Amino acid sequence: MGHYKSNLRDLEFNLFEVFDRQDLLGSGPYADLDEETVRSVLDEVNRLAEGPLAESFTDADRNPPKFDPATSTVTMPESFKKSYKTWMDAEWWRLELPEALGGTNAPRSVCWSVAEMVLGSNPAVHMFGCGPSFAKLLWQIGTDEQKRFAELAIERGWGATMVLTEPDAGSDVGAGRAKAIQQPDGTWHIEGVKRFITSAEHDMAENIFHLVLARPEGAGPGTKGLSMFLVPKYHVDLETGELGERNGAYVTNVEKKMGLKVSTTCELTFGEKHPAVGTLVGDVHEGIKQMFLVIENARMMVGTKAIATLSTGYLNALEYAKERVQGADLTQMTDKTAPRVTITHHPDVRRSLLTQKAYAEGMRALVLLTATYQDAVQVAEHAGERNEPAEKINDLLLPIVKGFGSERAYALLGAESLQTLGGSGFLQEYPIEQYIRDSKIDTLYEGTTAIQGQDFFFRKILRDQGATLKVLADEIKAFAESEAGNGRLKNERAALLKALDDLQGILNPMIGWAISSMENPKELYKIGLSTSRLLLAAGDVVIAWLLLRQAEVALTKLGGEGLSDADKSFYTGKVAAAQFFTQTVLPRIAADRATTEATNLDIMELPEEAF
Ligand code: ST9
Ligand code: FAD
Repeated sequence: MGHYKSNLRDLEFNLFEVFDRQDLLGSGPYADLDEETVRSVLDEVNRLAEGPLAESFTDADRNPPKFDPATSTVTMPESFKKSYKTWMDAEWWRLELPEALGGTNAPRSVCWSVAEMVLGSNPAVHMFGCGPSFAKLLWQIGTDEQKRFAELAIERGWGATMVLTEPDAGSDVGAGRAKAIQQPDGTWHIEGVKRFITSAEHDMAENIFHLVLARPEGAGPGTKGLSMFLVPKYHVDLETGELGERNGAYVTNVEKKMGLKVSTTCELTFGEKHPAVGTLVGDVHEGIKQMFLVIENARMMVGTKAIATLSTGYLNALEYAKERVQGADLTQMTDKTAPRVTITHHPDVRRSLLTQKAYAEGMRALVLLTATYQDAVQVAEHAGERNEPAEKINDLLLPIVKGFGSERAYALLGAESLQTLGGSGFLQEYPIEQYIRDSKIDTLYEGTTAIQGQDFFFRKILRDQGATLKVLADEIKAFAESEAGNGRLKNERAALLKALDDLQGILNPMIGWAISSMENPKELYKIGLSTSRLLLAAGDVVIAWLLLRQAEVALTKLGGEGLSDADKSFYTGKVAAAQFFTQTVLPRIAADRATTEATNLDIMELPEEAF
């Protein structure tokens, strides 16, 4: 058995018992899919994820890719190449693609369920394997030639990258200095150095195409002055698909990192040896808007990766805890001859395990809830319409999936999953130390948590005048005030209602400061001191609601007939996790509210020397 422990039962529970995805199948964009087919796809991906994909996870960490500066090439570890090839050959990545590109066009909720298993098993396999998704985007927004390029990219398995970051332009993408100089033939020469570019070099595909943000000569400052260019590693004959000459974008360094070592993180230098020729994507100067189409997916991917890692971390911890015998039952602590018990008997271990379970399963539900809005967007698009409310809720939830998901997952992997194994958790014999190293990046890339918190408040709430948040909050309130679960969830629904009120209590002063900042700009500092707290509190409230929705379904099932023992345990665990979460996590939001209400500017007035 490999390191990866999936939770297929919980994925299917979300898809078919909580979010009723079967109702969408068989019609509209999903006319060719039914529940049985989806279950068999998930089953097969699960088999791959627990087996051949997971197989290289450890080896590729201990024997990371080798960079040769003389040739600007990277040699990937053989074990990883094998896992990658297995994934690409299986072609499940076609689920995401439209039929016109040889895809299945499956619901996003199904795609993200598949992605969870790959990301939990071997995240870099999924990341290196994103070429077809990038090609789909290029096909959607590109010129006719770029559409043809995209088709070839899928056919021939090319890799892809998103290229924003520079040494002086990380969170502040608009500070980017890479230049684009238009040529008489309409192409562009890109010049400059980008850093930290994921998958920019490897030896697993014949070509790699870069979607690059650069500033055309004479364009304005900031993100709005950036345009997006398609810059392939090798030029391509669009008629035959044959590769032409090497283009002038070369990897000039590969970083040595704390974790996720097999994912190459590259310095990419344009136009130093010879011109790096690119074409303007879609022939329009809308670089940042176009790049956000990629970023939105990538943020969802990062949140899903973090949550998938917490889930396997928890299940590894659980397995260990069931076997590890240590100490006597607490009620017999004074009896030195009392029998020793497995650590699952100790209250503190139970607290830890249920905390991990509630977060892992609550955040999985958060990912899939978000995906259901993406399904709704897709269904509307298929009917030639737009579902703007669903687009907006998806936008609102994305910083929670990414920012909250990655923060909570990383914190819990260290504080709870590894801790459950005691000293053994610190050893490389178990996967959790690698999970922690590999998942730290999730709070950093695709916009740090600070950036997610600001995005959540300024863009997704304030700019929207709270309208979309209100839709979500009303839904949570209606559930809390309903008879869901009858008496069995009464106290929990009351706790949810109180937490929702406390969340509003965090938000209200922030809105007040936003208004008063028009007179006194320093009030904005108070918002900046509160955005991460708001994001995390919102995440806790949303997953409490989702856990209670799950508990409601579970209670109904438990009241029915003919459940297997496994199902009984599963549903009992659902109810317990929801009750535990509302009892132990939600009360903390009242403290967050008090902290927010008491925000002052002392910290901003503190001289730097005093830090
Ligand atoms: C990175 C990659 O870190 C790491 C992993 C790579 C893995 C490989 C591949 C995985 C891909 C997986 C999926 C593939 C799918 C492909 C596609 C399939 C279909 N939402 O607020 P303003 C836009 S990469 C939407 O003034 P500033 C919007 O156009 C590096 N759009 O910002 C807006 O204009 P308007 C990641 C948004 O002050 C314009 O930006 N780096 C959003 O100029 C300007 O907005 C980062 O993520 C949004 N939420 O710039 C950078 N926000 O307002 C983090 C902005 O008119 N930094 N726009 O609509 C930030 O996000 C900054 O806040 C900033 C600030 C750069 C936006
Ligand atoms: P900085 O922006 O310098 O931030 C430093 C600290 O300051 C952070 O804590 C941050 O939250 C805080 N901070 C910065 N600005 C603000 C602000 N305005 N308000 C509050 N706090 C702020 N980029 C790509 O383009 N493509 C990739 O494929 C890619 N892959 C990556 C892979 C790895 C392994 C890594 C490490 C990075 C990758 N990146 C990639 C870059 C990544 O997106 C950036 O590292 C990230 O956006 C943060 O930028 P930075 O590292 O420059 O940190």
